[in-house]
Amino acid sequence: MKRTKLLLLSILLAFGSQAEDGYRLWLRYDKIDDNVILQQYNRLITSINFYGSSPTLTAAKTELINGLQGLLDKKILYQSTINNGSVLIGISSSSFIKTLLDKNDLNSLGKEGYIIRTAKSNQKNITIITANSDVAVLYGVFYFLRLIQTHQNILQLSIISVPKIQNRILDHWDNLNRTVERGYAGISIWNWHELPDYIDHRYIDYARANASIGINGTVLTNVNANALVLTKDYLVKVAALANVFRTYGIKVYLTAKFSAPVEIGGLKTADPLNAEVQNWWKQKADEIYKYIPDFGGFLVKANSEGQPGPQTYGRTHADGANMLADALAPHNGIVMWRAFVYSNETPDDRFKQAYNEFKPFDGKFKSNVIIQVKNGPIDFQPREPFHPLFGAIPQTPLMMEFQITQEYLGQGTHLVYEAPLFKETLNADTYSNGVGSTVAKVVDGSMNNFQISGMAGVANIGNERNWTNHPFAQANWYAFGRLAWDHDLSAPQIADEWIRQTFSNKKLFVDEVKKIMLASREAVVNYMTPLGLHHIMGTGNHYGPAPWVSNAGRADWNPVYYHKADSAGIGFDRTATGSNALAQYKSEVSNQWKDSNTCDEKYLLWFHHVSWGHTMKSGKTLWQELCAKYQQGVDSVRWMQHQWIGLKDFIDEERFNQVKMFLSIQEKEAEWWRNACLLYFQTFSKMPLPDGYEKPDHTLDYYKSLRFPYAPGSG
Ligand code: GCW
Repeated sequence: MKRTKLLLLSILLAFGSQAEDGYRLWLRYDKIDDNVILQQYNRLITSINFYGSSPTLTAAKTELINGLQGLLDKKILYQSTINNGSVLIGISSSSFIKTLLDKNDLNSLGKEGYIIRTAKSNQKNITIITANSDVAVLYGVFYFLRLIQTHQNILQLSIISVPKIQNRILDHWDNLNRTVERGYAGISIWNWHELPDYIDHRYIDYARANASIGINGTVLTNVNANALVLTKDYLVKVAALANVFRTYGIKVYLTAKFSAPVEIGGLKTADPLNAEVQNWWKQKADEIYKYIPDFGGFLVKANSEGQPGPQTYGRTHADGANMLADALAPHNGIVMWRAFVYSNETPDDRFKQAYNEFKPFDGKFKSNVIIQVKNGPIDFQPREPFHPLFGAIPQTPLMMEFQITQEYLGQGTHLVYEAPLFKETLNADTYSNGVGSTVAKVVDGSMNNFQISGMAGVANIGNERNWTNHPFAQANWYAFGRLAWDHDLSAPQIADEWIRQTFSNKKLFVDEVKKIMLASREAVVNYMTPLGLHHIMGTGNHYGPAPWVSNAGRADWNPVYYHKADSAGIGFDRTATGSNALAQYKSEVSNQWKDSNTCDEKYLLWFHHVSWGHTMKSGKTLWQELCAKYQQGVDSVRWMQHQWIGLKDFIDEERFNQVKMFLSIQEKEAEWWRNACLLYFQTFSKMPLPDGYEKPDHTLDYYKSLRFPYAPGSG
């Protein structure tokens, strides 16, 4: 008897005390561990009153009930009478809710905004969560749950939240064979082989997670596109995913390979001015909408890095984008046309090429086209100045493309919180309409009164159990969604709420982890590419340092192209004496950067070739400063490690240990970056490492000899 009991107990423990694997992301809903706070919420929330029956409202109700039952550890009653502590959810047109709210407030919400308000009805204290559409009610429910998960006061709520940006989209660089280009979290979560019949529960949890932060679109496939996804066999699979996501307000988009009419349509050309080609795309669009009535549209990478495009046929980006726009317009679909173009044939500074390509076409795009621009002019580096296209083509809506996946930020194992990077770009002033013409205002459409607006993030999600491999990479997915909803949120604020939901509300823990996160972006800049260095990563896989590489297929794939180190100094002269890329910015901007003595040192080597002995603001020479920055980067990682180790008792062992081990990889790799880069640059500066610096533990030849043929993410 005793034995059976023991056995039962151990089975229960094995199954009941589930290891903490990070799968639940920030939607954990564990019982509140502070008894005082728990009792307060228990008094304030007694039951749910629910108006409506659509799948989306049902999902909202389920989420709220599951969330509250978990957090409050009690059964939440679903009732039709109003009590003290009732939470009312439903759309604003339901007759009862309508009577409780101001009409103007409701009008201000648009389709996606919501209200959460404390009110009185028949002397009862209630909370209302309402909106003009079902999915916005769901957004409100997630917000309400977030308030509780982060232990906020809900006594007198009066919240109105409306998204600033219309299309808030994840771009998956996922291939049909399930490899993920620049993916460091396993293989693609889209199991094309088993779709449409097998619906993995992950698809639902993916949709929940996205809806919880307001993401409303997903591009399922890689911009390096495969036309097969546009065939019927795949469209039924896409439709199955769309059916899951619809409930959560998420539209599906696909990448359109420009040569599809030839590859899968049997045509001889894909020339956008050819009537047969135009017709093929029209029919293709009609077919897609038969399967997916709310299909979002196409994302296109054209005439870039080997992708076909209109220029293949002597046509322009506008010709190409407008043809697809015409095909989608009858169905209200949009074209997101990427500005990430640079040509092999053009010997001009790669920095300048996107601007030069698109500037002449300002105002020439159809109204359902939006140009998707990377945050900076080169390619998702640890730090870039903002892309000169922002503010430069006022008659064309531009959407932001951020990279959430850490292609150039330590990939799968470095803790780098990206919100400070995102904010740095969004807050940058383009001066295109005078002071305060921030990139954020260009992107949200308010600067030039565009209806259409968007922000995309290249996803960092894979089939790893915890979705993103590094537990802290979840924060970057989270931060992207929150900023796409409201770019006025601050990086610390977003970190704060993410930490509380993901780990713990204990003040000391929250404060310490926030410090780590907020320091992490500057750390990676310092140990990889300080003072404005850029694109000196290993070629191909972009893993590790390789500033010496000079033999890649084309000039601008080589690190030496970007740093231009020689015996005189280091950096890319983009002033009037050099490529003059600075001329693409408004003078208020270029004036800040054009003089190497006054240029913000963060951007110094982006714009100037500076002598090794150049005096920096600190009084050090450039060489000494470079050494100091690399060392600072390493020191920051060591500090992050030290802080993290002190937090052991606050959280579960699994995630604690995983982060700890990743931090030691990060430390090793930061040292590797510092050593390899300084040894290499020293061959030009011919100056010694300043006293007191750690000496590299290998020779430059050793670092040069390292190879990583199977580094992940090559797609
Ligand atoms: O960042 C670079 C990547 C490529 C990517 C390309 C792009 C999808 O190294 O892997 O291709 O940019 O954004 O198109």
